[in-house]
Amino acid sequence: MRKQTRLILALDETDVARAMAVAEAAADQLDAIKVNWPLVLAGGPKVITYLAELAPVVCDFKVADIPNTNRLIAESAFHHGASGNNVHAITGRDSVQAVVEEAKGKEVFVVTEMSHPGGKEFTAPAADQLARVAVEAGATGVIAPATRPERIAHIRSLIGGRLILSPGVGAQGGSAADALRNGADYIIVGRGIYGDRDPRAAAIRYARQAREAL
Ligand code: OMP
Repeated sequence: MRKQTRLILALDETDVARAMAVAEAAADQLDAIKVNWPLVLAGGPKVITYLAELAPVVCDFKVADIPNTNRLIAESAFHHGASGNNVHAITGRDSVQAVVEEAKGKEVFVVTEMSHPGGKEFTAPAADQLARVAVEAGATGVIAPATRPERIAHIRSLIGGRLILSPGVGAQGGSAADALRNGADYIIVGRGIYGDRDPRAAAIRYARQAREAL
C-alpha cells in the first residue's frame, strides 16, 4: 500500500451506493481502503474489484481456519483485486503461513491484541506470541490497538520494521497522534469517516492529524 497520508478507511458502510460514494470522495486522502464482511456481504466480492481502482484494498476477513481453508479465502480475495489480507494467528503458525504463501509477495497482516474491551480477555495475554508468529511466518505486519497506544509501542519492540496498522481511532476512543507516535505506521478509521455527514471533510481531518503527529 502507499505510505503518504497514513490513513486507512475501514469501509464498513452497508449501504453499497453510499459506501462507494464515501470511497470516491475520500480516495485522495487514503493510503488504502479496508473492507470487512459487512460491505462484502452487502455488495458481493465485486466491491473489492471496484474499490481497488480507487486505492489499494486490504480484505479484513480475519481469516482463522485450517491452512487449506485460509488459503482458499486468501486466493479469492487476491483474485478479486485485494492487495492485502488480514489473518488471525490464534489458529497457529501453519494457518498464517498458508496465507503468506498464497500472497506471493502481496500483503498479509496478523491480528495481535484487539482494540475493543474484550480484546483484553484473550488476545492481549497472547499478543507477544501472536506478534512473533507474524514475524516468523514472514507477514508484512500486524494489527495493533490505537485504544491502548502503549501496547503498540510494546508490539513494535517485538516486530522490528514490519508494518503496524492501528484500528480504534475515532469511534472507539483512540487518537491518531498517540497511535502514530507509539509506533503505528497507519491509522484505521471507520465510523469516524463513513459515519460523518461529510466523509471527505472527516478524511481530510484524520489525514491532517496523522501528518501533524509525524
Ligand atoms: P471503527 O471503530 O468504526 O473506526 O472501525 C474499526 C475497524 O477496524 C473495523 O472494521 C474493525 O473490524 C477493525 N478492527 C478493529 O476495530 N479492532 C481490531 O482489533 C482489529 C480490527 C481490524 O482487524 O481491522
